[in-house]
Amino acid sequence: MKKFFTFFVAMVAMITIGNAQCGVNFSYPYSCDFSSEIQNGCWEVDDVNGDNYTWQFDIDQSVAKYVYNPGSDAEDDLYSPYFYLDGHQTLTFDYRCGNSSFPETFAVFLYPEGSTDWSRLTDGITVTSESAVTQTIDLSGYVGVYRVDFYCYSDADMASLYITNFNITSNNPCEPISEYPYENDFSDIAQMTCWTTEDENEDGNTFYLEDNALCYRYNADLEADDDVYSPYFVLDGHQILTFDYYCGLSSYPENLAVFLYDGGSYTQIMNYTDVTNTTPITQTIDLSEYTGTYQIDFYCTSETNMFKLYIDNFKIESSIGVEDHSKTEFTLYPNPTNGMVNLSEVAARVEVYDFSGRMVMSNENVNSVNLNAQANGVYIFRITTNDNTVITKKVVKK
Ligand SMILES: [Ca+2]
Ligand SMILES: [Ca+2]
Ligand SMILES: [Ca+2]
Repeated sequence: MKKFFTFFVAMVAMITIGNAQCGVNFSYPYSCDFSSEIQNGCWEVDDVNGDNYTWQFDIDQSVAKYVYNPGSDAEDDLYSPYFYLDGHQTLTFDYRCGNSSFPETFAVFLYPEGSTDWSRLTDGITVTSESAVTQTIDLSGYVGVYRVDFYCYSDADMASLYITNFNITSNNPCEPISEYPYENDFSDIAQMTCWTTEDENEDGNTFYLEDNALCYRYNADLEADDDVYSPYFVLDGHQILTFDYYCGLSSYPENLAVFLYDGGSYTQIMNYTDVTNTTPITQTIDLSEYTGTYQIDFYCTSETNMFKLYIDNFKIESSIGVEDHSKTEFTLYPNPTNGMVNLSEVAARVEVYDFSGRMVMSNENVNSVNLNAQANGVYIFRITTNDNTVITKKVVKK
């Protein structure tokens, strides 16, 4: 049942070839030298003239190649996976022919997703070199989701055309973010600028966007070993991280750890070893003990042949501490408490999180919160005041 369901979803929403999950790539640099089925898995070919001679992937030679038809001209497209281009990308690739006496001909185009409104990236290129020629194409004029098309139109009875070392790099400086709130609800691929993925086990499966969320989809043969990294954030001791997490099927538990990464070392801030909730749980993590520049790293280690792990509604807010609150000082009392906690003024919203970060209560327009039903321990109060300031306070119930 699970496989049928997956297959059905894949047919309508995503392209799934072998184990590879072909979402829109937003992580750079991207490299493909056609040396494995995993690398080739999200490329497509189109035998436009229907002569059964078309582009092939040659893993041994690490190339995509078109080999001549003695009877008719080539008319064949080789399509890359889709990429989100943010105006900072550069494409490079190598081309050569199999025999300089038999020149090949191709041109490179860029196709927007869901449209045939292509752009021409090169004039026709006549290939007479048997050693690799590197071509560089500036893609900075393009913003949106595109794929690259190598269109071969060599004359009949030539030899072979080879393409390899396809790379897309980004020169987006990705300056650390210091303006808050920062929010990403993963509803638009454009929100993924400066987010990166890391497919550590190189199985072609890693985080991509699906169902307006970040998703890791299982590999039937290999466990997950995959990261998605946020942009860098400047943390000044006042930040709060929130995100939602859930899985696709409760009978297939997923594993997720969350780290802060400063470019050199990792600090684990959360770890879930059995995510079985299929409706989102909101996690809030107080980052007030961190100052410096950090990425948030979501690291999935789900076991082989699970289903899907989702992350959504990523937000980093800056809580203005009580000492910075320009108006009346907002206080909670008594603290510690044995149950009732009074607020010094009515708050627009109060969310209470337990020590593991799970929200246990939320109330609107209140001037007190009753913790009687909660266990003794440390709670985080996330208070939105009537002037929309967010304050976090620790409250101890004894
Ligand atoms: Ca053909
Ligand atoms: Ca979303
Ligand atoms: Ca992987």
